Amino acid sequence: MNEATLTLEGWYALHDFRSINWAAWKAADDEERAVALDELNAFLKEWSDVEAEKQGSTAVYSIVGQKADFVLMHLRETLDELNAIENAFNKTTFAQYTTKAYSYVSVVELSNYLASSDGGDPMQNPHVIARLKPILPKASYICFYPMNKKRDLSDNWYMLTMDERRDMMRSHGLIGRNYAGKVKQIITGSIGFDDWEWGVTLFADDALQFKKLIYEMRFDEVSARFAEFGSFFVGNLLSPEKFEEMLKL
Ligand code: 76R
Repeated sequence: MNEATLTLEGWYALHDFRSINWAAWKAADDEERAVALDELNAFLKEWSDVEAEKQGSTAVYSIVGQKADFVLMHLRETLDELNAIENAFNKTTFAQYTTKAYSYVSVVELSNYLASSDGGDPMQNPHVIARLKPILPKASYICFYPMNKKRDLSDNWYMLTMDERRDMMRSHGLIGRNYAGKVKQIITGSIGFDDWEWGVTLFADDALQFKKLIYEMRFDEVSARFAEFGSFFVGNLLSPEKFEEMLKL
């Protein structure tokens, strides 16, 4: 029996992880570096203007560890816009000094496990719209990872009834709610778009809260039995000034 959960989708998401080719950056002359920085700043400005007009949102973070040096997380109305941003960025002088580390394509998703159906069209509800088309918080830290729900013989999420899944999601939501005000989560669905089923993007002003929240969830049935995780990326907010400082030799 098909008991697929109804989902609502909002803005499309591109997490674009890059590394900096420091050898090439150091070998460039001052003029070339200045051009690269100007172009980078022009893009950062353009993306913040798009955000001010509520046509999308962009978050820029440096990444700690060797998986990448920074991430550009873009939310836009269409996949076409994400593609255009990616291509425009790739054409910049600055992008020539970066290499592609990882990327993730998904769409902001809300599922109806816990939705109170008041009969109204959720797409007319401003609270729902604000969650589907969120302005990304400028929190001090970001944490991103992709994940699946298991399809093993004994632990197959997709063979459970809606009621069984709803009970588990209720418990999941209750744990999450304890972190209200400390961690902001954006769940993006990626079935059909990328290699995992969801992207989880968390924002916090205290990075330790990522560990505490994810650890607590591991003991909860839905994560303990069904969750499989990809690589974790964690990083620090990059204002345009900090970005420039990071690139200073
Ligand atoms: O949308 C809602 O807030 C309602 C409750 C809720 C749903 C439906 C919710 C709450 N989540 C939902 C769906 Mn979640 N979430 C994760 C992870 O690390 C892990 O073990 C799992 C990664 C975290 C850290 C997290 C945090 N959530 C989902 C789904 C889709 C499931 C599906 O459709 O089958 C995934 C993959 C997922 C994973 N979740 C919350 C949080 C937090 C902090 C909350 C509370 C939000 C709040 O009440 O403000």
